[in-house]
Amino acid sequence: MGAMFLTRTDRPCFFMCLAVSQLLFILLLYRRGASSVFQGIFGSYLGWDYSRTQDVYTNLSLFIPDPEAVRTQFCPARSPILVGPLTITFNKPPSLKKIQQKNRYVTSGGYFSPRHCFGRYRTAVIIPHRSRESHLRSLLYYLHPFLQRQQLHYAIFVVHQAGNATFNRAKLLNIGVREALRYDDWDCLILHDVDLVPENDYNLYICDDYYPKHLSSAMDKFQYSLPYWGYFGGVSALTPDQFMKINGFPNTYWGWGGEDDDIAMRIRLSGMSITRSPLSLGRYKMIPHDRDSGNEENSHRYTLLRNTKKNWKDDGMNSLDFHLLSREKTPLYTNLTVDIGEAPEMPTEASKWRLF
Ligand code: BGN
Repeated sequence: MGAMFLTRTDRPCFFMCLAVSQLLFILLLYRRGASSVFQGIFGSYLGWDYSRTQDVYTNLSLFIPDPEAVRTQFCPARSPILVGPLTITFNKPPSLKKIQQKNRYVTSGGYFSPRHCFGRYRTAVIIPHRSRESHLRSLLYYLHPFLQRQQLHYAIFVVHQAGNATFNRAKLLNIGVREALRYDDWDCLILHDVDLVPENDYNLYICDDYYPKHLSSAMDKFQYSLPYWGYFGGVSALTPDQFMKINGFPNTYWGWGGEDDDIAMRIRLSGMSITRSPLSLGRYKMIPHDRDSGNEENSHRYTLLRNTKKNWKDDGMNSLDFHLLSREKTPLYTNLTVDIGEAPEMPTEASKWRLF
């Protein structure tokens, strides 16, 4: 063995070839970004071809055969009616009426349970929202059939921030979780941005037993790769236990940015890791839009993030306060309208320096 090895490595050509191939690989990583290279290798290995997509409604009604059928069994662990890559377009947002017509078995409040078998998983989808009605319609149009194909027992909750105060995504998600848990004993909480639509129905909306899961690992706006290691924005899945273990999300991030990094840090601080959908599966299309007014960049996010380690046990589900203005079951979702107050006055970075 040793002799064979010696004779092989003795040849200068062996080292030359090794060096050249390593150099080529490094060049490839450098030019295309590490994640897209791995996606290239493993994505094709998994065989997803995103140039050949299917309508998310294809034959859906065939799989919900008899509304009167008596259920006797659990649905199979792996749904037999998944299709893979989906056709997603955002030309004209469909009307609520049209979405209702296409989703006849969704019941009041945006609930669904498979007709011919007991859904194995109970999933609550929670969507923070303000003034994005057309995005919400596009998302609902794709999300309802997507979840039905996965044969989940599910409901959709939209948490609507009333008033004109700065938007607070993480606090709205905390409220959504608290309220959703009043309705059912959910196995999994999906925290979902309103402008992200999943592109592959094999990206299951169920939780990992051990760790919080990042589902939107490959968004089109980031060229279908992670913008940075540790990114936790967009769409995530936590069991109620995992959510409570990190004391929920922070209530103190008003405006755009940083709250998802805070959540990622909470996960680590509480002794867990992040799991992710592989890049070939965790693909999402973002509905194109301009930055909202009322959701300006949060200039305090750097200071807040520096203090996460100190504050996370006191800022979250155990300090959540809000006024629920209405709780309404609409045909396609449960709408929770909330008054969450407004951002407290905080010294700006510049004025803090003036203090000293
Ligand atoms: C990051 C933001 C995230 C956002 C991603 C993707 C911050 C904190 C800086 C220390 N984080 O830069 O909140 O989801 O970009 O847009 O701004």
